[in-house]
Formats: sequence, structure tokens, C-alpha cells
Amino acid sequence: MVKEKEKDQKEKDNKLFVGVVWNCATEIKILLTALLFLSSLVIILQFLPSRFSLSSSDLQLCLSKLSSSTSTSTSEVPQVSVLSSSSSPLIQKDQIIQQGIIKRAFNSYGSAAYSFIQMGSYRGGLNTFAIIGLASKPLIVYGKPSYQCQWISDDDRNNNNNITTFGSKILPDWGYGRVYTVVVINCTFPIPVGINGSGGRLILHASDGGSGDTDVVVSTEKIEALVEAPGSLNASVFSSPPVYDYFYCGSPLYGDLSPQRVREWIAYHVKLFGEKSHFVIYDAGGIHSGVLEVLKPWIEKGYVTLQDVREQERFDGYYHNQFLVVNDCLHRYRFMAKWMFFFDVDEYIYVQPESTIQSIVNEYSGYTQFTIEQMPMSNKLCLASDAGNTERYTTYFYVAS
Ligand SMILES: *[C@@H]1O[C@H](CO)[C@@H](O)[C@H](O)[C@H]1NC(C)=O
Ligand SMILES: *[C@@H]1O[C@H](CO)[C@@H](O)[C@H](O)[C@H]1NC(C)=O
Ligand SMILES: *[C@@H]1O[C@H](CO)[C@@H](O)[C@H](O)[C@H]1NC(C)=O
Ligand SMILES: CC(=O)N[C@H]1CO[C@H](CO)[C@@H](O)[C@@H]1O
Repeated sequence: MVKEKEKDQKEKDNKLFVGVVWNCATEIKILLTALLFLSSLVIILQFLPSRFSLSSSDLQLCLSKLSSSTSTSTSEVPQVSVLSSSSSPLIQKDQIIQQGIIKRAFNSYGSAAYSFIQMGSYRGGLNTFAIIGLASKPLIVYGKPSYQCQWISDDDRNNNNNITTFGSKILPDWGYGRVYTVVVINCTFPIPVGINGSGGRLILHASDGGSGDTDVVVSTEKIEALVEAPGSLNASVFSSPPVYDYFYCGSPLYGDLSPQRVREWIAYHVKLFGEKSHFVIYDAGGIHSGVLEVLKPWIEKGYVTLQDVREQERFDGYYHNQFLVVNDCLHRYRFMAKWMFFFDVDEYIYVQPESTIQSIVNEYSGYTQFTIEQMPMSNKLCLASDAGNTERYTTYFYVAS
């Protein structure tokens, strides 16, 4: 979407490519266009909140402990001024406890970083799953988190008969995370699971690996990643011809989008990709009523699926968690399309008149992915009212030839 793509005019003249190294199964061929523009980014790594961060339940526990201990304090101690004047019941105050010891308070603000936030979990076959989520970036960078996957068949619940495997983590955002970074966990079991119609659950055991200090215990979260109801698995999905030829995975949309531009963009690309195409648009706050209005006819015709991902804003990641969202889209819909496209709504795929999108992908039938050359559009095409915004609001054509 609208982002500071280019600051340096010289760089505009360079051809920008971003090679993406997702390792995809052969049945899907992924057309990856530039997901981000590396040249103009300033990344601010925010460190873990202080170890003194307390949850409100911790605070309440402490408060009740304190109220029982303050009654025993001696009377000789000088009065200590209480620091906070706030009336919030959660604000902890300095206190004098027994023997005149001044017990200091630590009040936390903002949000702590969760060790794992799950967005979606998907089967990638009879024995393999992908769990898409965010993890605390300092944990990923400085810690030793590990992941264990477990499949519990519904038939087995009482027998304690289950199968576990190592979950391998993939970090698809090139280190561009902030408080959070994207993690895709690949759970591949040595044998097919849940294929006899019994139903089952995929459990992720996410361990933080401890701190390295012997006295800090490893903590492990048990996450129910996927629940498959008995009889719900349709294994032929993995081997049947996909429903769509072309599938568009959008980046999260935010900010003040122009409905006219969105209308133009969707009409252009539905025409380009044709009847066997589908578009998933992600609303990170950008789909206001005007934009919804122009998308509605396409939703009704079955070309567009809209997903509300506004909740992601709680988790400070790279560009409204763009990599989280596109990886979720990839794994969620990969069996529905021959080719998936990843580009933004201020970018247009341009195919030279002598070619069609079909003739181009035919040339790449032996490949699982390719990128398309990116060129800035003439800024003479911008609306007069946008003049002066060209540095920030650069629109690109992708030229496929
Ligand atoms: C997990 O990784 C294996 C080996 O690379 C791959 O074959 C499989 O498709 C992956 N699973 C998913 C769900 O992406
Ligand atoms: C289904 O498979 C599980 C093992 O994954 C097994 O424990 C269970 O008995 C099977 N159920 C049926 C009905 O065959
Ligand atoms: C299973 O998937 C195939 C291929 O996608 C589809 O044609 C079929 O209708 C599905 N079967 C059921 C029972 O949903
Ligand atoms: C619920 C359950 O059965 N859990 C067991 C699954 O298998 C692992 C190791 O293979 C055991 O540690 C669990 O107790």
C-alpha cells in the first residue's frame, strides 16, 4: 500500500527486485512480486519490556500480600512520600513494610510481548501443517525458542496415544519485525494423521527455551492450533486441480484510501486475470465506507473476499503485519489456485499488448515462482490534488514481458 517506497530519486532508476525464498510445494507456483522496498526502511527494534512488568493479577496478588504485611511495620520509620497521585486501583505504590524496609513499586505501561500469537493453522497435506503467527522478536533473536507439534486423534483421547514431531520454524520477514516478528512453524509428521475420518487436534508446544540462567525455568505454552471435526478432512483437495487460475493475496490496507483508485485497480485486475481469478483483500483500517462501496459489486460477484485484520494493530510488527498476512494467505489458499500473486493496490500488473497473462505464465510453467520487473509510473499521471505527494505516493506498474 501507500508507503515510503523511494526516497532517493537515483534508486528509482534501479530495477528493484526482491527475491523471496519461501520454499513451496511443487503443486503451487507462486508469482512473487516485490513485497517490500528495502531501500527506504528504518527499522526500530524495540526491546523487551522491563522484567518488572506485572500483569494486573500479579499486582492484585502483591497488593493483598502488602496489605497484610504493612500492619506489622514499626512506627519509628520516617514517612515516605508516595509517588503516584493517580487514582487508578492498579497503580502500585511504594510502601513501608516490616523493619522500615521501603518496598519500591514498579508500574508497567504499554503491552508486554507475547511469546506466540497464532493467526492461522493449515494443512499442507496428509502429514504436514503450517502454523502462522507472530513471536516476540527479542525471544526469536536472543532466545532459543523451540516448537513441538502433537497430533491427538479424537479416537485416542482416552488412550494417551498420540504422535509428536519437531516443529521447524521459518522466519519469512527478513528480520524486519519490530516488537513482533513473523514465524511460520512447519509441523511434518512421519506418517499421515487424521486421515481415517476420526478427527483430531494439532497442538503446538511453544517453549521459550529459558533464559540460559539455571534458575530460570523454561516455560512452554500449549496452543491448540487446529481442530479437525470428525469427517471434515477432504484429502482430495491436495491433489485435485485448483478452482482458480490466478489468486491475489493483498497486503493489509490502511490509511485514507481513495475509493476511485481502488475501483480502478480492482476493475483493471479482474479484467487482466479473467474469470478464474480471486482476490483476497485485507482490511487493516483502510476499508472505510467509500472503499467498501466500490468493492461490494466484486464481492457479490464472487471475485473478492474481504478479511478484517484490524486486530493485528495490537501487535507491533512490520507494516501492519504485512508478512504475517501474506503468509497466512499463502497457506490458507494455496490449494485453490495455480498461481498466487503478491503485490499492493498502488501497483498494477502490465502485460505488453502482444502477450497475455496466460502466455506469460505458460513460459514459466517449469518454475515455482518468478518476480516481475517494477517500474515507477509517470508522475504526470497523478491527480493535480496529489501533486507534492509523489515522493510518498508512488504508483508502480509491474511489466511482464
Ligand atoms: C513443511 O516442510 C516440508 C519440507 O520442506 C514441505 O514438504 C511441506 O510442504 C511443508 N508443509 C507446509 C504445510 O508448508
Ligand atoms: C484412526 O487413526 C488413529 C491413529 O491416527 C487410531 O488410533 C484410530 O483407532 C483410528 N480410528 C479408526 C476408526 O480407524
Ligand atoms: C472434496 O474436494 C474435491 C476437490 O476440491 C471436491 O470436488 C469435492 O466436492 C469435495 N468433497 C466434499 C465431500 O466436500
Ligand atoms: C495427551 C498425550 O497423550 N500426551 C503424550 C503424547 O506423547 C508424548 C511423547 O510422545 C508424551 O510426552 C505426552 O504425554
